[in-house]
Amino acid sequence: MASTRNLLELKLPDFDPEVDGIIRQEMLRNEETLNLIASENYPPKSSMKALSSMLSGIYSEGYPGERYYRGLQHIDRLESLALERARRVFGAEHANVQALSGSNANIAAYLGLLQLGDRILSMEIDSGGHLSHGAKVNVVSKMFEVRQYGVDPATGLLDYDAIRAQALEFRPKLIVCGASAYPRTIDFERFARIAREVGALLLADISHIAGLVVAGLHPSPVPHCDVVTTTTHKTLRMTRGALILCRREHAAKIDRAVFPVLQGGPHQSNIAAIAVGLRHLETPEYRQYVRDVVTNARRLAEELLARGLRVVSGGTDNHLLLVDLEPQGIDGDAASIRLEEAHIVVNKNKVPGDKGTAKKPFGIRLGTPAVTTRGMGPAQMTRIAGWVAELLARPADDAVRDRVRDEVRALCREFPIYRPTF
Ligand code: DSN
Repeated sequence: MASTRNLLELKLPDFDPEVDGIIRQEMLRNEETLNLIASENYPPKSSMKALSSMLSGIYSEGYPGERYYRGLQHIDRLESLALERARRVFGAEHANVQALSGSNANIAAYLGLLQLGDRILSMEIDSGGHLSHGAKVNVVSKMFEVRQYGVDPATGLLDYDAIRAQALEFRPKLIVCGASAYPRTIDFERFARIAREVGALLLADISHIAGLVVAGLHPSPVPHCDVVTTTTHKTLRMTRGALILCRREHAAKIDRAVFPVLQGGPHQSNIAAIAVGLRHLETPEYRQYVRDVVTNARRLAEELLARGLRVVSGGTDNHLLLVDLEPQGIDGDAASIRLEEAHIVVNKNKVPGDKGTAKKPFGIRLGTPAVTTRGMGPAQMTRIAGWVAELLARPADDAVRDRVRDEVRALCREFPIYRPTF
């Protein structure tokens, strides 16, 4: 048995082959799978290196220059660098990089801007909103009085006049815009006008579209909103974490809400990885990547439509699309299981007007961030659409499933995620 000192030095495969083996299997699964989960991506090795550094063991309650523990001069430089990059990339007056996830970021923002019991108007989860926007099952709905808006079931689009009418009637203190499953451009400027009219604050959660905002492919909410939150690992293609951006006037309240109100010590290894990820966002290669994500999503939507599938709102402006499977007579749960058998991974999702349940909805959500990271382009999107349409048209045909699975695996081998030295 190794001495206590030597335990520190052992590499993962030597010390814990079980966990190491699971990680390797998961990497292999990804290499052999078309990942169309709209919220997932493959982070750069440089970010992952920072994430796995010894910073994982550091405590740093507080903010740069005002910590509760000593020995944090380098950590202060690191967090300041991340903050400076976040402000620059998004053109924001203030940033906070300590929230551990998108949900924490949203809850911290609510706690910073509101009193418990205040009114929030936000998008319902069935129309594409997020749990932390105040879904019934989420703690936010217990902390605040939440009313929700949806999309027009006929068009799948946000109806700004209807939202305005709801806001005038409900008089919320905060309006939340932004979504987890909305394929079209969000008019943040219009939301800001509604918020101004009813005297509400405005928060945009851009977790899904943040990469498009950075690349100038979606209008930025930053000039229009009091607070903007985002996760870092979706179209931003960083490791997991979150950013809160806000106007200077809200800075002190937001920072205090993150620490000490909601969280204790931040995860400085995450912050290091976020700093590295933010540097990626400023490269021309990343901007080109986001353009490719959008081009791919459009091609995927067009090709699915051409094969007779019902794509919600008739297409997409961003990185994701929703398919309503009601005409196929197959629910999203069964569809996602069948697709996975052929190594195509999607998530089941409610679609506008869906008569199903969260566990058995009638839609699926597809996104292109991960396959685009592999280097796939429009020609591959056409092939993927063909496979998806074929599997959904003949869900009981095992021969189709087996052939598609072999073709998918062959395509994946042509587009490896990471070079094998990893
Ligand atoms: N789970 C994320 C998504 O898939 O959009 C949101 O938290």
